[in-house]
Amino acid sequence: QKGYDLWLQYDEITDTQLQSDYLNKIQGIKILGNSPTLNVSAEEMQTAWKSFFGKELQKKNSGENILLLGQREQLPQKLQQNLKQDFENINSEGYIIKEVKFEGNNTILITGKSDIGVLYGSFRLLREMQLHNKLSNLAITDSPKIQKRVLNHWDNLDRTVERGYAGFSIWDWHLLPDLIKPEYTDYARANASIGINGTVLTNVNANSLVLTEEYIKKVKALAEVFRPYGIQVYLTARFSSPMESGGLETADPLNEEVRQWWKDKADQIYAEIPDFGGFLVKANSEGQPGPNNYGRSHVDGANMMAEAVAPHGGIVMWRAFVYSEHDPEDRAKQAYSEFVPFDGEFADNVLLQVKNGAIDFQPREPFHPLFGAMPDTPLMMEFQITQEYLGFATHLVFLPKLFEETLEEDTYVNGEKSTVAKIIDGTLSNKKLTGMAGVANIGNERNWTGHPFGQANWYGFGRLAWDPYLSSEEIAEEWLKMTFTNNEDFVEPMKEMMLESRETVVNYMTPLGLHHIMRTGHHYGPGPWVSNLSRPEWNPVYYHKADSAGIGFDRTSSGSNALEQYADPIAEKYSSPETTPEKYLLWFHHLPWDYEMDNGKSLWYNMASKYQEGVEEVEDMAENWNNMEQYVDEERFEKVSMLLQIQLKEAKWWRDACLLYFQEFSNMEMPEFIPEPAHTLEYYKNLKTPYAPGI
Ligand code: BDP
Repeated sequence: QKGYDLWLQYDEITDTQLQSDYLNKIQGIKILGNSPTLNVSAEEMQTAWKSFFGKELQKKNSGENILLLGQREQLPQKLQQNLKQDFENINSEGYIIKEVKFEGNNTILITGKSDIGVLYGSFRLLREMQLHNKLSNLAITDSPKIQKRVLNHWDNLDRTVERGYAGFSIWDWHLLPDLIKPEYTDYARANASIGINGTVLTNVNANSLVLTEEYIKKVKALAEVFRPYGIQVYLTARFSSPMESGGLETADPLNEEVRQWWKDKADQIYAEIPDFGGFLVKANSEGQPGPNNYGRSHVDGANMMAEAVAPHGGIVMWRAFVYSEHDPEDRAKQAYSEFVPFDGEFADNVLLQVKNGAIDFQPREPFHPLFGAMPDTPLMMEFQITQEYLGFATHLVFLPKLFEETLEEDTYVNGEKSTVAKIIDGTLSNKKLTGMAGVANIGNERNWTGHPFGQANWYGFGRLAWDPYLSSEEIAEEWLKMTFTNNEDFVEPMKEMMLESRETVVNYMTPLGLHHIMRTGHHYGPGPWVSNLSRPEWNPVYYHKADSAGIGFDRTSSGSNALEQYADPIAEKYSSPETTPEKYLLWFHHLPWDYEMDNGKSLWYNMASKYQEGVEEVEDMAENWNNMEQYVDEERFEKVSMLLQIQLKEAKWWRDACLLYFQEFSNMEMPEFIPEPAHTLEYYKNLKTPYAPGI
């Protein structure tokens, strides 16, 4: 089914040459060993074969040109010996795909140090075939560069999904553990195919109910479906659970009874789910309880939970997305101030989970200053796949471009080329524990993600968690071919469209370093005028600081000095607007409306032209898509067409509302290329979106 099958469409191979090449090269399959993971590897081969060629892949015991699946221990000694070098090059989840002699016959071997390696290798071979690559002289070795590659579901037990735009939660909590939906298996397949090896089932704004006996049984049922696919389950742990579900009077992390409660809880979970991954914790943030409630620190809290799961091999992912009393004048500085003093104090099985930027998943943010600032603490990247601030599941935005930009940024903490990617994969300071989390965009919509192109963001997240050095271009190309068609006349223009789509959304929402000017609560649509929220740092006016003198957040030494949280080369370069990259200009500087930019035009003029560019780019996207009708099935074609029209309407809404509002401060004329706005500023201010999802 188109859409539901994601990037695992396995479209029929119609090119007769290619088909006969493949069928000659692989004439049968043999599995060495026996395990649920090997079974699903073999099943996947069959599913693909039926779809590629309309027939089964015969099981064979011996002969020329068979596909051999088995991990190292199952291979004959001699073969193990021959592959010694290859095995040295992979880690425990890596794989080797190679043409070898087996019992004297030419054979394609997929092997690894574990069955999971074999499964990943199987998906890799199938990807090669989906991409129509030749299978000659095969010699591929690959391993994930990051250990914990996890989705974070912000799913509630009542099946609503915080910031979810693709329907309700796929977890049918009230019917678990008795009803096991086929979607659970397909979810696991899709994740395994891109190397995701963990899933946090529940919202960071946590409900302690999930830690009760009844719910642990439900979680266990999911863990059993996922296990053959190498996916561990994790849960969010509400800090006050010992009180809410344990009946204790406190949740103080230094209280002995509380500590014992967590240990007992961990024991209880691991008795049911021996490979349970551990806990994800949001503490002392946005109303969530935490150690600060008891005068204790984040280290006290994290280490208490870490101690409970450590005997079972579990980990704690402790989130750095906190609010603090430090630095009320600049929200961007708070997490750094709160956590840097604790560097080196967290237990070995704690990962500090840090969002890519210091504010909150904006269309563009400079990298979070915590990256590089805590050399003795393993930091885990948190990206948001769901498009909370980027037009929900309505706008086409290819996020790997955003992820790539962050991963490639140079922190300069150990001299040049100290990129964020090297901090995340542990190579910069030799970290043992590494991880990347993505806030899922998955729901119970038939196509999983709402927007058909939203699937590319799930796919791309997985690919980058496996290898943070991959290019977004390569990812886009793979995804397009696997999801739609290999036809170059489709792939090339669509790849270009995807790669530009991120800059487009930045242009029509928050150009030149503007940020957090979305509407209140749901964050859909423009709301730069909002100023009445209870916390000042939730208000757009706090972030753009527009006044008659200019616009932008002064984060240099004359302002909040957030720049001091970055290494010197960055702090120096960004301290002057002339040397600050244009894309971050208003992130770091408050500048006069008539500030002259590189092109000799004023800031106001440039801002207007970015908004206009954004709108025109969406027009182009819609037009390009319209030329693709012949390559795409009707359902997906129509859906994307309609969504692009909404995106166009909303890009105009963004442009008109923001420019009309900012013009009140700039007092400058609207450049001639901006069409007459459809409505007045009052109209935009009064627009209501009462039932936007995911609030
Ligand atoms: C913000 C979301 C909020 C989340 C919070 C978080 O608006 O729904 O709970 O982040 O990450 O982006 O904890």
